[in-house]
This record gives sequence, structure tokens and C-alpha cells, in this order.
Amino acid sequence: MSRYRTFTAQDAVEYARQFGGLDNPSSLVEAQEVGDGNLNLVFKIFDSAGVSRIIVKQALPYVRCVGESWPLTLDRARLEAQTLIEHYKHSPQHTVKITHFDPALAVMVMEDLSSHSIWRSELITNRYYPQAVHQLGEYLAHTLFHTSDFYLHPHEKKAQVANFINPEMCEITEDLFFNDPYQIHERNNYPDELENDVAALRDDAPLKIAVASLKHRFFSQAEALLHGDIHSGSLFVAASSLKAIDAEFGYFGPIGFDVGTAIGNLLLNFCGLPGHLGIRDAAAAREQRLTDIQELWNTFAERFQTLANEKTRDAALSTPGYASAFLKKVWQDAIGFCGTELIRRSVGLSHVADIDTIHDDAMRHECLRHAITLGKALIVIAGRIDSPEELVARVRQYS
Ligand code: SR1
Ligand code: MG
Repeated sequence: MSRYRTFTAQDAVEYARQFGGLDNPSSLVEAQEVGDGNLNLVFKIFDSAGVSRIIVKQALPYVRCVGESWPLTLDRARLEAQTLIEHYKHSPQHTVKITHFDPALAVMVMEDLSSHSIWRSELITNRYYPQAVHQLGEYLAHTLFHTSDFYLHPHEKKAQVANFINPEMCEITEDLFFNDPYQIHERNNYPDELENDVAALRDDAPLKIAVASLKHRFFSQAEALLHGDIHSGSLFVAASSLKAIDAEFGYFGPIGFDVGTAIGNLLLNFCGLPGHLGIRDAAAAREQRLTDIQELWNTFAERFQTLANEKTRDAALSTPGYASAFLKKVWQDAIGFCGTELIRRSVGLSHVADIDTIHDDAMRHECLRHAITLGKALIVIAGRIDSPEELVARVRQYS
């Protein structure tokens, strides 16, 4: 019988005392539930001096933001812990450290990142972290290269693919990214004022074919162990640090999905900035986002290429020119997936604070409309956008 029970704050303290690995576990006295995501409980565990020392995270058996009517696998806690442990091996500077996990209780213990802030909040308030995009590019290159066929022995790769089969969490992405926005669905969530814009998505045949192709790749291309949900709310930043958290959507999928989701969230911020800073003051911050996107891709691609040159083990995949040809495909996938992130965050179940917290209704609607228009364009013309400079030109064209 399962040992699963939903933790109270006191349970979390006791668990942290037992499994937190601290020298003085009895100093842990209090827990605060701070989870603000869509899915899980997150407890900060404090010592008697009021200092937060450790995090205990537990998966609930349902989608938190919807309720018990939407049950969800507890196995996602194992998948999250194992994805983060795997990513930590390849990018320890940029992955949160998991120190313990218990699949039956769907609980993990991890390092406390109170010295950091969630990147999304910082982007919204226009606090700039000059190293963040470079570090994110490094994280993506190291984690994705070292879990790909370029690096893993074919037997090891297949064993890993099997271990990270994640059907229920993938189904959420499959539905929310590639189905819901393009049909009438009760999960969709957008203001009435956008009805015409959203109806146009349902009637756009070339768009829906391009989305089908992206979904097909998401279904079938086991290229590397993805984070699976690498948006700016899954990243903690500090002055010279960036750390990825929240990898319950981890599975072996197309590399362009992680890269595109990351770029998409920078573009969602780009779309929302005028609603927070005003049109005039947003201009410089928006320029910075466009520079950030170029730096993110360039860092990722250069590092991946270097790793491929130095560490590719497969004879055929090490053929000169192959890695760069593969990166071209990743880039085009990334632009397409980026477009689907823009649309699903504007029309679907799960939105982003970059736009949703804009107080002025008309301005918020304008920003949503902008994200939809840009997302649509990127999905359809992804194959014709050959470089980050070209992407920036297209973003300007649709602004
Ligand atoms: C039902 S879960 C909705 C969204 O929250 C997560 O953060 C993922 O982005 C998912 O798509
Ligand atoms: Mg998450």
C-alpha cells in the first residue's frame, strides 16, 4: 500500500529533520508553504533563528491550480527529481541540487535558493541580470548535449529514454500547447475582447498544419532529456547565478522545445513590458530582451557545437558539418515551439504574470493580442527565419 499522505507544515519540518542532511537537524522548527506554481506543495523550512535552510517539495495527486477534479500522477515527483539530478551532473552551477527524494511520498528535499529571485518577477520589474541569458544558454547546451545521442552510448540512451517516459505530464503539454488554443475548449482562458483573434486561430489552416507538425515532433523526437517547462518562472537568478528548478515535465523530446520555451518567455516579457513600464520607458527594456534572445541562442549553439566537436562519441554523428546541420534544425524547431508558447500563454489555461498582471484592461488586451499575432507568425514562418538577427527583424515587423 502506498505510504503517500499530503504533508502538513509540521510533517515537512519532521521530514526535513530526518532527511535534510543538516548537522543540527533539531534546529529546524518551522515550515511555510510557499508554492505559487500550478501543481505542487513547496515548504520552506526555517531554523530557530528564522533562517530558511532547506526546501521540501511534494507533488499533490491532482493539478493544484484546478483542483481534485483533475487528478495527476504522483510519479512526476520521481521524474522531476531524476531529471534535476541528471541535469545537475552536467550543469551543476545552473541546476538546483536535489539532496533526497522519496517516490512513494512524492517528496524531494532540495537546496534553499532564498538568496535568489524568480527570474520572471525580476524581468517584469525590469531588474536586469547581465549574466542570466548566457548562463541559461550554457545550462541548455550542457544538459541537452550530454543526454543526447551525440554523447550517450546507444544502449544507455535507450535505457534513459525508458526511465524518463512521462506520459501524463507530456499529455498536459500536448493538450495545452498544441490542441486547446486551436479549438473551442473549456480550459481556454482569454478575455471576450479577444474572441475574434482567437477564432482566427481556429480557422487558420496553414497555422494548424504547422502546429500539427510541431506536436508530431514533440510526440516522436527523443533527442535529449528536456527540462520540459523551462520558462522564466522555472529559473532562479541572483547577481551571478542562475538555477533551474521544477522539472516535472522532464522527458526525452526535441531539443528545440526547451530552447523555444525559453525564448518564448523572453518574448512574452517583451510583449508585456509596455503594460508595466509604459510605452516610452519600455523601449530600452524591450531592446534588451531582443539582445538577450540573440545571446541566449548564440551561447547555446556555440557551446553545443564545441561540446559536439570535443565529445561526440558516435562515429556518424561526429562527421564534420553534421552538428551544425542539426543545430539549424533545432533553431527552426525552437522558433516554432516558441510561437506555440506565446499563443498558449495568451489563450490557454496557464498564463504568465508578464501580461496577466497588467492592470489596465485595454493595455493588457493589446499585449495579449501582440503575443498571439507574433506567435502565429513565428509558427508559420519558422522555416524562413534563418538566424537570431532575422528573428529580431521579424519581431520588430510584428510589433
Ligand atoms: C496544468 S499545468 C499548467 C502549466 O503549468 C506548468 O508550469 C506548465 O507550464 C503547464 O503547462
Ligand atoms: Mg513548473
